[in-house]
Amino acid sequence: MRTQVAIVGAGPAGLLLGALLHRAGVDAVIVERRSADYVLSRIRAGVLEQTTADLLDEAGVGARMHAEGLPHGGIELSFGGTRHRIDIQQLTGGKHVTVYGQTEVTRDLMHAREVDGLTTVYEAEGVSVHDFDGARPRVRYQHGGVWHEIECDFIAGCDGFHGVCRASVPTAAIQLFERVYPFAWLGLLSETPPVREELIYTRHERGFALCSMRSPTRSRYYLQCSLDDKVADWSDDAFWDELRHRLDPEAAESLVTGPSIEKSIAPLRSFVAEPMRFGCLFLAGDAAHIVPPTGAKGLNLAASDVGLLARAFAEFYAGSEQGIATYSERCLRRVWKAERFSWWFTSLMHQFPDNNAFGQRMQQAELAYLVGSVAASTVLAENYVGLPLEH
Ligand code: RFL
Ligand code: PHB
Repeated sequence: MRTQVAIVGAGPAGLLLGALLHRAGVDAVIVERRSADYVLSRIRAGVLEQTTADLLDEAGVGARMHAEGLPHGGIELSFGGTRHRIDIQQLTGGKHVTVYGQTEVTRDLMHAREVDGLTTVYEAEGVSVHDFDGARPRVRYQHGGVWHEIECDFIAGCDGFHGVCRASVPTAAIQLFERVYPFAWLGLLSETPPVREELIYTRHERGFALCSMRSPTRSRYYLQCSLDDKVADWSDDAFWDELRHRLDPEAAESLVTGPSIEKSIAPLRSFVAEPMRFGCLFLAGDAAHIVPPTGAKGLNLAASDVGLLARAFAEFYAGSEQGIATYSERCLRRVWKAERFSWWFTSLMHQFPDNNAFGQRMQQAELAYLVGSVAASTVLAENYVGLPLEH
């Protein structure tokens, strides 16, 4: 098989890249290790920046997001038993985020691919990438017991943190930056109305908690938990009791509980690989960088990477190499700013095992400053809605 761009991974990065390339008249094939149902069963992000929503529109898949997504112009910070609203819309000159699940974004992109008759190979085994430092890069995989090879001009490594693309780069050619946090998030999805109309980020002595949602009837909650915890250790009742403990009294009182639809534990990590281009291989999304989910930036960074990458490939076929030559540095400038924000917000809101009484007071003082100062609130607001895209 021959194509212009071989995309490894059908997560949001790979699927959105495929859709943007299709719109730009560039040929692409996606190779994914898992089944489509498995990809859709992973419950992850919920908050889209305006730049991500714009890219979904550009890709022609924004209709359901506009119809069903929830525009949010603020978030609440809860600490010391009280909630404080950050008016994001007012602080950013009218910007907002959209609450619309990653699962739905993925579903819309998969549907569009099917309608457009584009090739996605699911359940590809033994995927490997070859000769990306030369002029004839190839992707090999096994499907239905038969080995296949895709010849292409470029390989897009959209295969997530544990993917094969970044791992195929010689260690001398890549620099890795990493911080692993000493805790995890336990997430629970339930068919219950959200506790409040907006998201609540809570700092509590027993640990961080987040109240989010997928729709007016479906809620997503997270609790900071131990890295050693297993999902089986947490009954639904134990989860709801702990969440009530960490919320302010009014929110705790109005919390509607119900059986969980999904529960999962995710460790928290900050990670960046530099550069993001190796000859004809380009990394995008979680394959190149990870942020802790506190800032809601992971999916949005994946989208802005592939927005730049799609344009760079389209420019290449129109005769300019400028876009692909500067892809890595343009992405990394934005990535590091999102890394900084996500690290800062995580450090402010979580309990760290080595945080002594002084550290506790620092967190409390910073939160008091944050909600009391327009300057400090604006810093939070403009990062939360997303920094502007460089062109
Ligand atoms: P993905 O989604 O991991 O997709 C990679 C795909 O590649 C496939 N793959 C392979 N395919 C072929 N061959 C191989 N060898 C392969 N190895 C892997 C995988 O099966 C998979 O389908 O990466 P992508 O596309 O870069 O997307 C990144 C986002 O998924 C991620 O950044 C976000 O989910 C992070 N995130 C959030 N981001 C936000 O912007 N806003 C949020 O509110 C938000 N909340 C979250 C989050 C992540 C969370 N977890 C579970 C870590 C909340 C949580 C709890
Ligand atoms: C989510 O709804 O899954 C979600 C929302 C905000 C975050 C992280 C996750 O910061």
